[in-house]
Amino acid sequence: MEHAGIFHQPFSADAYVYDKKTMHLKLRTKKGDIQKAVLIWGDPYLFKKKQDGEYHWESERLEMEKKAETEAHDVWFAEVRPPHRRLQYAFILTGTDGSNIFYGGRGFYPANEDTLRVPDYYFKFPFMHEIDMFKAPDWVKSTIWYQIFPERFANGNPAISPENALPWGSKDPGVDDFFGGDLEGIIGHLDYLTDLGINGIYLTPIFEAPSNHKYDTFDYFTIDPHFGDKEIFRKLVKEAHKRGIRIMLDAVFNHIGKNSKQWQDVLKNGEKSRYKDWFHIHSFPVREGENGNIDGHDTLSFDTFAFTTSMPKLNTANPEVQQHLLDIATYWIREFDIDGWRLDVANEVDHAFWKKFHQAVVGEKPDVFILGEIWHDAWPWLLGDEFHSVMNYPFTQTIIEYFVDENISAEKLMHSLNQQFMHYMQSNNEVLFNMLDSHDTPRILTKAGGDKQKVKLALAFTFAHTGSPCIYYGTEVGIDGAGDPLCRKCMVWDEDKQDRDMLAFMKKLIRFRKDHQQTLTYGDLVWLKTDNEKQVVSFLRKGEKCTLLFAFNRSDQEQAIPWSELDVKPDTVKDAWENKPVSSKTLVLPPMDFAILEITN
Ligand code: ARE
Repeated sequence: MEHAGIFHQPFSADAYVYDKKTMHLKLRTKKGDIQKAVLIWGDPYLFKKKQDGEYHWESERLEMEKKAETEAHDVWFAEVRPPHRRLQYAFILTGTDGSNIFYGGRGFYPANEDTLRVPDYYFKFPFMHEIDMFKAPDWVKSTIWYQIFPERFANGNPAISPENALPWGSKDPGVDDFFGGDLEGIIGHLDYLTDLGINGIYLTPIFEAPSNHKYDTFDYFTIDPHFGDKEIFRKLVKEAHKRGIRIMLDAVFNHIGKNSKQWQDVLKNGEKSRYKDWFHIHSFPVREGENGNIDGHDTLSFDTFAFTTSMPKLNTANPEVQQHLLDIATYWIREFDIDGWRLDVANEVDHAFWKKFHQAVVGEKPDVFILGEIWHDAWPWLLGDEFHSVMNYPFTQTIIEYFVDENISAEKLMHSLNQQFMHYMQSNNEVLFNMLDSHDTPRILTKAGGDKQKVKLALAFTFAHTGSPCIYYGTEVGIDGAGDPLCRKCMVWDEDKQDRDMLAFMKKLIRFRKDHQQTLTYGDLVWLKTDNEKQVVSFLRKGEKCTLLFAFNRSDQEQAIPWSELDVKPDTVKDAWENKPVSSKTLVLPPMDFAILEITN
């Protein structure tokens, strides 16, 4: 047995309070090195008198489940419900070589009675406090999001369009183009969205700003006049809520726009500006230059988003700045009843501020949703006192690598997703924001080289997993586009130009997700077959009331998988997607297609 691969970290994604009575415990071991892992656990204060007249610590043993395999590790899992919410625990491991070892808070010891009797050798989870527990709003788990870039969704009121607005969809968008999308355009298409089946809208910024993307905020308390005004926005929220659709806004708190009064005051008054400590300024007078170069130097006299000197970075450690931003965050909740905030460049703002932000917005609306834009491992922000979720770009990238770029194997797909799922708490995974593309990436149809079938496989795979799926506007009608700004084309409303087949597919997929919400949110993920040769991946989602079998064939050949290889009896399955009869011998997967079956328990 190789101790080197064995690792467990209390108070992490390895040991956490899942619900107020339940602890989840995970242990990593070197892949293939351990044949059995037994959890030994109990209340650190519970001792009982035994025949020898001595008081012995009262413990229980539970064989752990091998939950997942990654490239390097096996991950073992157990859940326990300590009656008095106190827990000490350790692991008794049996190697494939037959050896045994005790692994606890002080490391490795012989797995014998002497070791078991030493409380200090154990891991401790002293008390399960509900208030410390990660809690995301329940409604998020049954939300299917739709991301809208307001300037490009629909023009509901040409009278407020920018003077230089171009005819709708008349050209591929340039960095500085305007087409006149606005909030009334969104209101006018809420029935379309209801018919599509989505129940959450994420709006990229809508506050007053000079650009078409509005990430260069001029005033956080004003709706951009080319988008509408506060009464229109109030109506949008109200009409959306009437239809059971939640509204999430985009908070750009890492930086502000250069036209803002605060930054203009710094440019005018320099070191005498009352706002000089609202920013990260290294030298006065602040000087701007192309791409951050100042008079040929490569250093900025002030910090910005990237090297974008039109986006000076806010000093969110400054109490005045904190108060201003918290006032903004709570204002739009209190006055307009929004349901969530998506946090722009969230990973570059300090944790101290996000902790205050969390307290403020949850205090304003207990079931508000906080979504961070973080493109990488976001564990430090997902402990429960900052964000509820993040835009799950690692998930996106893995799915694109397998289904679109086809540059990883079926096994690598499984290992990569297991790595991601095991890295977070199950409570995080259930509310991750799973999208295939966004306003910052090339559109999935373009990534797929126009191959719709690849897009359908990638979408179905996304919807098959835990976490809330998000559709980037227009994906459902076949809009394509390369990277920013080409991924922000005007929405296509002319039905003759829409991909009606894709629209029907998306509606069916959304319906399927809603009809199986419990299983797809909470169901255990059990991988069945990852066949690199056949390019087939299949897995179960085992819910309390229903077990679904998903099988994806990425190859351009029909694949027939014997039921025995899937450990399934043909007379226990029915087609849950096409409602076709099921062959008695094999599961037949057409080329570049997938199957969804329900296993009748
Ligand atoms: C402009 C140009 C872009 C250029 C960008 C570089 O249009 O072609 O790439 O400048 O700075 C907004 C506008 C953009 C505009 C940008 C700057 O929407 O059109 O881009 O302002 O003027 C990283 C950050 C991530 C950030 C992206 C853009 O981590 O937070 O870069 N995304 C948010 C918003 C954007 C917004 C801003 C930030 C600024 O979602 O829409 O841009 O408020 C890898 C890295 C990521 C990196 C990602 C994309 O995956 O891991 O960290 O994201 O690439 O570059």
